[in-house]
Amino acid sequence: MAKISQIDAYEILASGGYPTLEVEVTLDSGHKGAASVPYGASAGSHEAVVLNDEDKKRYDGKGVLNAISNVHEKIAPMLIGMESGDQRLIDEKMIELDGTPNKANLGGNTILAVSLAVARATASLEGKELYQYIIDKYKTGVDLSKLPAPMIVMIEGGKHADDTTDLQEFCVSAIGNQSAAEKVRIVIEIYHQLKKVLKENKLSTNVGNEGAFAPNGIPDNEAPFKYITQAIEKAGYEAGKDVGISIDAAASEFYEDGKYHLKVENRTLTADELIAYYESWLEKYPIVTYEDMLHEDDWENWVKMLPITDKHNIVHIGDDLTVTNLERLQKAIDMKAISAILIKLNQAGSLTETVDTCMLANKHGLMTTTSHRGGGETNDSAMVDLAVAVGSQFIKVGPTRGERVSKYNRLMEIERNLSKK
Ligand code: 2PG
Ligand code: MG
Repeated sequence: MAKISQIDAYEILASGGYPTLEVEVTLDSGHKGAASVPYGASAGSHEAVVLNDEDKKRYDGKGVLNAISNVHEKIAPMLIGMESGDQRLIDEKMIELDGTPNKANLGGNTILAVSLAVARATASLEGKELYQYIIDKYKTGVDLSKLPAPMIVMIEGGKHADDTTDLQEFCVSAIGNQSAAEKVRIVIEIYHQLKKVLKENKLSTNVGNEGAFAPNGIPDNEAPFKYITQAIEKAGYEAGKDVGISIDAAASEFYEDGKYHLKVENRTLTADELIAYYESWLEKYPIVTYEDMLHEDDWENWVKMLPITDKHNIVHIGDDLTVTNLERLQKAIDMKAISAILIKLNQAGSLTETVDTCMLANKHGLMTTTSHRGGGETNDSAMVDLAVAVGSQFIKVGPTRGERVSKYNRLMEIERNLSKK
């Protein structure tokens, strides 16, 4: 056991080119732990607040100096001297100090960075990997023989890229019994073939926020299925047997006045028409998961859509709908709105709340997918340790760029470490 003796916070740059904060926690034993946090591009409106400075003269208002002074002036004086192993109590204290339902006061980014840095410092003190620390601390009871499968973004549009699909992400994952490293290889091979397919179709191979292709001038929202299934074949795999396709529509971004506006197709659909469009894809393509296919508060249509995804044996993941929030997850369970939940540490804003949400999902047999963020990511790979610790079925991450591959590299590192045991 050791006490927190020092907490430092400072700005670092995230992949989106704006600052985020990194926090380093030191214990009186000399052990240290650091963590940095990402931010979203198509963030749900019910997420924990990312506290930015709003000082237009610095980083266009996106600096995090206020968050940093919150750490130094408010959080550190409260936490210094506390047992670092009291993770739940530490997180609760910060939530209480914040005093708002969405961490608007101290910032979800602020609280999460401290929360994770405390976890890392304590894991170091206990000589544990972060995932093992989370397993032990929260008694997650996970089966480590099955690691999360990478769900790799292949094509991105929506708020993550200009002049391309309305839907935000088209992903591929290997669905066999391969190791995590083999699953990474299979999907990345498909990514390289996809580049060729896009070129053959005279489409650009520019990439979006997450390093996935963002082809300009794509004809409609269905075209990516065709390119991706061709790429799967070219790479020597069988769509539906070896690999499956996952979609994140991020539909809140194309919803206005009760309708869904598909700009690239130049048409506006009602929820019923949109659901019928989605169902037609389930009949044609090897889709394994859907995510946020409807607006974040369009509960009634989520409820209408679940029997359809159930019928086709795929899961409908809530992301902006549920925002890694215990109450919203409970509501989604009670209303039968989803069959799986996306997990993002910074939507919740603390390690404890994130794990609690995962445990509630597990208790109700809902699959979890732990995800990166599309606005700005850092090289921090805590999301992978979390995914392993709570038994997520997938981790969703972009295919290329340092801050994305750091997640796959961490997953493969965990796999290697476990195989030595
Ligand atoms: C999502 C994420 C990650 P963002 O919607 O699932 O891909 O995007 O971080 O922009 O919300
Ligand atoms: Mg999403």
